[in-house]
Parts: sequence; C-alpha cells; structure tokens
Amino acid sequence: RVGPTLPVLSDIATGAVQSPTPTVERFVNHFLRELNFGQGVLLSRSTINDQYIALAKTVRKYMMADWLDTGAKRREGGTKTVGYLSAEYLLGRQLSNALLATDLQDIAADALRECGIDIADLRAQEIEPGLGNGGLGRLAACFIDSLATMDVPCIGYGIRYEYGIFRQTFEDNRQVEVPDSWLSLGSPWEFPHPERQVRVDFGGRTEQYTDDEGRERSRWIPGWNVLGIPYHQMVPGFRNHTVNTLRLWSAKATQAFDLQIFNSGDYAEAVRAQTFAENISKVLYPEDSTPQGKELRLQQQYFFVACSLHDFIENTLPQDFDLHHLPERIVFQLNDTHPVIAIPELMRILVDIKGFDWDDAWDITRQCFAYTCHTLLPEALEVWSVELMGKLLPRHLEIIYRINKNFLEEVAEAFAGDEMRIRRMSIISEHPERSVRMAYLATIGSSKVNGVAELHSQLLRDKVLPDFSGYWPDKFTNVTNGVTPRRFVFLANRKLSDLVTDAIGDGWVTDLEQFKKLEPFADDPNFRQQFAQVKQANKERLYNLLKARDGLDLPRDAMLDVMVKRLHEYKRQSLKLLHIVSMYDGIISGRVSTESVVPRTFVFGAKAAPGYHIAKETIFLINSVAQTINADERVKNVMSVAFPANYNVTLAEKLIPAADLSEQISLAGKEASGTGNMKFALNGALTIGTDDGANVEIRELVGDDNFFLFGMDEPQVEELRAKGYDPESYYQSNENLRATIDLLASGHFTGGDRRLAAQFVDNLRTQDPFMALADYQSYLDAQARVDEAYRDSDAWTRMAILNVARTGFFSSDRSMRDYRERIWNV
Ligand code: GPK
Repeated sequence: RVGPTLPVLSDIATGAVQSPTPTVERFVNHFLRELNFGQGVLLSRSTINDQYIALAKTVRKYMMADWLDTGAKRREGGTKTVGYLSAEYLLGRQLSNALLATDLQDIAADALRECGIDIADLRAQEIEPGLGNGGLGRLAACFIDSLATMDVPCIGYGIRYEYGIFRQTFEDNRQVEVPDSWLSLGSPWEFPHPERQVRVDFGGRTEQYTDDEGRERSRWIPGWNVLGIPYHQMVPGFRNHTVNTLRLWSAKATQAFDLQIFNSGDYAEAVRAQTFAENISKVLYPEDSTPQGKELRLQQQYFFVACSLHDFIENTLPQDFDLHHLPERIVFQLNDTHPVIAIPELMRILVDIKGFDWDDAWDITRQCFAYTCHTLLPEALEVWSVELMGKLLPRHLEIIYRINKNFLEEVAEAFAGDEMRIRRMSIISEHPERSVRMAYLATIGSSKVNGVAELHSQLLRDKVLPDFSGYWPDKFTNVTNGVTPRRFVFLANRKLSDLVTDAIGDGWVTDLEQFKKLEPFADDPNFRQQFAQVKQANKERLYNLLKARDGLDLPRDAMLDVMVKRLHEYKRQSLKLLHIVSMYDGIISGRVSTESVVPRTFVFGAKAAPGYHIAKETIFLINSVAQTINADERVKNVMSVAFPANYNVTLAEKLIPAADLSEQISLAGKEASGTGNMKFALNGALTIGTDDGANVEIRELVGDDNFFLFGMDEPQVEELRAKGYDPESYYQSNENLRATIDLLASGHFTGGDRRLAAQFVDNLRTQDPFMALADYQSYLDAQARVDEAYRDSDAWTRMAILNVARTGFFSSDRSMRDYRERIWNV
C-alpha cells in the first residue's frame, strides 16, 4: 500500500525539501551533517570513502525536491511515458554529473576546501557503475540523460547487476578478468524499495481450460518464482529541475522458494536455493555483440521485463486504469532484442490476467512497443531454442506460436501461399535447431523498427529484414545515434567548454547545433592558438594520469592516435596493429629515417569478451608489440604504444579530449553506428575512418577535406566477398604488408617465440574474415595523408575546429527529438 489513507496537509515537508538557495556555508553544513549523522564519523576521523559517501548524499539532497516534484507532475499530468527497456546502462561516474546538473560544482569544491578536502580526491573515489558492455549500454545512458534534460517523461528500466563489466588487468601481456564489485564501498546513488517487490514466475507448464463465457483459454502453472526488488536512481536533467527515474531490478529469493522446489528439510540446501534465485541479477554477461544462448541470460531478460511491465501497469498507472488506452500512456522502447520477451509478456497480462480478447490485446500490444536494432552481424541477433524457452517460459512460448501462426496466415494470404517466403518470415527457425528469432518477434510485435545510423538502417531494411521491410515499408525508420554533450563535452573537456562558451555563449550545452557558430573562429589565428593550447593541456592531463595509473611515460609532443572500443574482429584493432608494426619496420629496417617521420603515440583501450579467443590473442599481441617498441632505442621519441588496462567511461572522459586522431576503422557494413566516433569529433579529434556506420554522416557534415577516408565501401566489400576473398594474395603481392606480417610472425615481439604470434598471423593470412589485408594499403596511404596534414599544425587545428563546429548534430538530444517525432509521439 502506498501512502496514508487519510488526507494530509502536504506531501512535502516545508523547508526541508524545497532547498533554499545553495551557499558554501549551507553546503558545508549539510556535508558535515551527512558525515557525522549519516556515516557516523567525525571529520577528523573520516576516510576518503566516508567523505565521498557524505558528499554524494549531500548532492542528492539538492536533487530530492525536484525528483519528488517531477514524479508528482508525471502522475498528475496523465501524459505518455517512455519506458526505456534496456539490459544495460553504462552510466559512468555519478558524482560529477550530479554536481554539473545541479550547478553545484563550485560551491561543493569551495565547501570541501573549507573542510580541508580536495574534491578531486572524492571524485576519484567513485567506482563507476559498469552495468553495460559498450556502445549499446552507453547509448542508453546518454538517452536517459537527454530525456531528463528535455523534460520528457521517461522511466529507464534495467537490471541492478551485483557485478558489472569485469575489471581488466594484464598479466604477462594477457587479459585477466577480475570481478567488478562496484557495490563494495557503498552505493549512495541508489534507493532500494524492498517493500515494492514484484514476484516473477518461471518454469512449470500450461493448462487448457474453458472460461465462464465458454472460451477456450490457457493458463500458466509456474514451477518456481523469485522476487524483484527495485532500486531507484535519480536521472537529473541539466539545470532544468527535472529529475527522472532509473529503476533497476535486483533478484531475491521468495520465502517459499526453498519450500516449493527444493523441499528437502535441509538447511544447507535451502541456502543453496536462495543463491540460485539471487544469481539472476548477479552478473552482467560480458559478451558484446555475440550473446551466448545461456539459460541464465534468458532468465535475466524475462526477470527485468516482467518486473518492469508489472511496475508500470500496477504501480505507475492510476488504479482502475482502462488498459484499452494503454498506448496513450506508455511506449516501451526495446533496446535491441534483449527485452523482446516483453511482447508476449504484455499479451499474457492482457489475455490471461485481464481477460482481453486476443485480437484486442494484440492491437494494444503492437502499439506499445518499438524496437531498435543495433547490429548487422548475424551472430549478434538473438535466438532462443524452443526447448529452453518452453522449459523456462512455457506460456510465453505458446503465445509466440500463436502470434506466429496468425502472422504467417496473413503473409500466406498476401502472397498466395508463397511457401519459401512464409518459411523465411517465420519467427520460428528450424535450423540448426528449432528456435525463436527474437528480432523477428520484435519486428512483428512493434509499431516501429529503427536502425542507429543511415547506412545501418538501409542495410537493415535491405539485408537483415528485407521481407519485413517490403511488407511494412512504413514501419522502418532511422534514428542516428547521439551522445550527451553534458558528459562528453562539458564534464570531460572543461577547458574546451570554457573556450567555446567565451566564443559563442553557453546555449550549446542543451542545443549543440549552436556549435555551428564556431565555424568562423576556425579562421581566427588567436582562437586557433587557444584551441591548440586546450588540446595540449588535455594531453598533459592524460599523460599525468597514465603515469600515475599505469606507470606509463609518454612523450608530450607527439600526435596522439587513439583507438578505444570493445575488442572485436570486425572493428579491426588488427589493422591498427599492422599500421604500427609497418611504421616500426620502416624505421628499424632503415627504409625510413626517424627525422622524416611524424612522431606518434598510439593508445588502445579495449576489453575482450572472456571467451573470445582470437580477441584475447590480439590483446596479447598489442601488449607485446607495445612492450617491444617502447623499449627499442631506435624508435625512441618517434613511436610509443600505450594500452592502459580497463578502458571504461571514466578513462574515456580523459582520453577523448586529448586525442588528435580518432580511429574508426571497422570493415564497411559491420559497425552499425559507433558513438565513440562522435565523441572524438566533438572534442576536436580528426577521424581516420571507413565508410561505415555514422562515420558516413560525420564525413558528410565535416566535409571530405576534414576527414581521412579509406578502404572499401559496403558494396565493394560485398563484391569482393562474392568474388571469393583470398587474403594470402594481398600478403604475396604487397611487399610492405609481407614484411610487416613476417616481422610479427618472427617472434620479434614475443621474446623469440614464434608460436605466440602464430594464431594471430595464421588467422589473418588464411581467414581474415573482416578483410584487414584488403584495406591495408588504402589505410596506410590515408595514414600518410594524416602525417602530412599534421605537419602543418595550424592547418590541423583549423580542421579540428571545423570538426567541432560541424558535428553538433550528434547530440543525443537530437536523437531523442527524432525518436519523439518518428516513433513515440510523446
Ligand atoms: C551492438 F549488437 C550490439 C551489441 O550487442 N552491443 C553493442 O554495443 C553497438 N552494439 C554497435 O556495435 C555500435 O555500432 C552502436 O553505436 C551501439 O551499439 C549503439 O547503437
């Protein structure tokens, strides 16, 4: 039950919540109160962690009134809400963002100084919640930031993993994964609500029966269940007094759990059962773009989706709301296929629980969902075996069968029994085993389907779902991704923000297209000089950090060339490595003199999925090459390679503002969008990139002169593939490439042991599934153009400024506007 039944004077305590104008003095007071009466320590005895927690709890107090107000406003307004359903949120640190949103940065810093504390030490204390793998999870975090800033009603729904993405360490140059216990020092940003628990059923069987009106129905007799406990987090808009909610679910055993299923009268067994239930939200699956068909993963997906739908229908909508009007109040955005089981779940709620007719329920359901696809890789499209689905969610499987049957009848009618087409479009695939194609279910059960960049949406229509886009052309649309300028420009690059604000005012923070006003400044020598100084200062900051964090000593004045993203073959870190080794080989073989080269520092950041063998071999080889090159006197001062471990949002915020060159070198047609590419351009790095994902749109906007394009485009890739790709022929015919690969294979980088590079080299020479060798020469030619351009540092800076000025389009605020207009109607 929520709230008292008797009318009360006011919902909100006066004074306490409507926070008065913040001052340093008041802030000190709040902070000390949190420290003394929250943490239970004296300032003189407090640890950094005590201070961090007290600071976080102080800041969140300043957001509390706005949070309560926003919630009340939403409930009263009767407006449509976006339910963002995502299995991942890669939030990054919360403290700095909260201080920025509330405009408390200076007050907090001053207040802590008065307490003898450097706020930077407290910022550094926060372990970022890494509840996502990479781009998809970070995109969700950017989107909820933008929705709050635009005051759009949104509830983010997800999973409160006890362990997020693993912490990466290197041992003997190899990746070692360490559990990420982000909750271990306390979690001041979340509000648990155990009293709002939701029960989620699993397993068992279904039963057919005839209802009171004589209709044949099916009911689910579940086998076991768990509880979902919601943890709420504030999602503050940028200085607009809106605070939306992120609701993450944590699994807990029901009391009856052990009795029902594991009734053995055995205490140890009962505790084991407890663990079994709580495993559901224990750990984030670390596979990015290559999901494993693991039972626990399907449990996670259904778990958070069932909790979220229940939460919205039973706890968020007014009591007795007529669910026929559900589409007026909610649109659930499906972030990839991970939450797609929500479609049969809503059908189950409407038909089995609320007693709706199938056709009415289906009509409502389709209006309530929209689906975003984030990939083109066939291995990334989720598929669940019918056997597993039937065991875990027997009623949902039945519902999926019926959806499929109705749909295929429709297709048969439209296409005069075209058997092949019917088989192609079936949600159920027969090979290699009977399974449920979640992307098809999503497409059939949604009002809209979108890709995440123009090229990707086109390929999605033409290559991945051609039958569906032909059948429902209007269902398909594009929304090009974006990134939040609050975190990735304002917070991450304070110096650039100040420079830009001096030039064009601060409206850009919530209206990034205003960056266009910077264009004339590209021709202002004084502005160029200041811009270059900002870049240099960001580099110094990065190098100081890498020295302290990883013991790396990097030269101060080389070009900074950065490739940071998940380690995946299609992204082609291998191609970057070939470039580095070629440059190195050129120098040590005497073909190129050190005086003639443009000094470069190469930085990698990348985690590999723990079971992705060739990706881990690539990490090993990059580290080995780095070790060798950094120790080689012959290339001293002209080449260095750094691979700081554990690339995450926090490190990205330091790396991106410092970069000169952004590496976006995926094989054309494979990277759906990319979002790192946008962050770099917005921070004044130039891109060397293929015609892939959002690179295409970046290049269109910044212009060919301000972008280093190379490689095959998507049709050329297809043509080569059709012709038969033979990587060995490139090895044989390109002398530099051959020398580079031979040097890698020689053991030069692996302590003389040829075996250690053999898998990487053999894979390239015999398989090379992502055609690195085919694009090698074009890539090296483009790198030569990069060197040429960099020699003229003033001209380079001009190009960098134009990149900033012309990429305001890539704000996630714009993405959210597109979703509102093309998909949500909110
Ligand atoms: C795509 F399919 C997936 C996935 O499982 N995880 C993931 O991070 C990425 N993505 C794409 O690879 C990027 O191109 C894209 O920018 C990002 O999702 C956000 O759309």
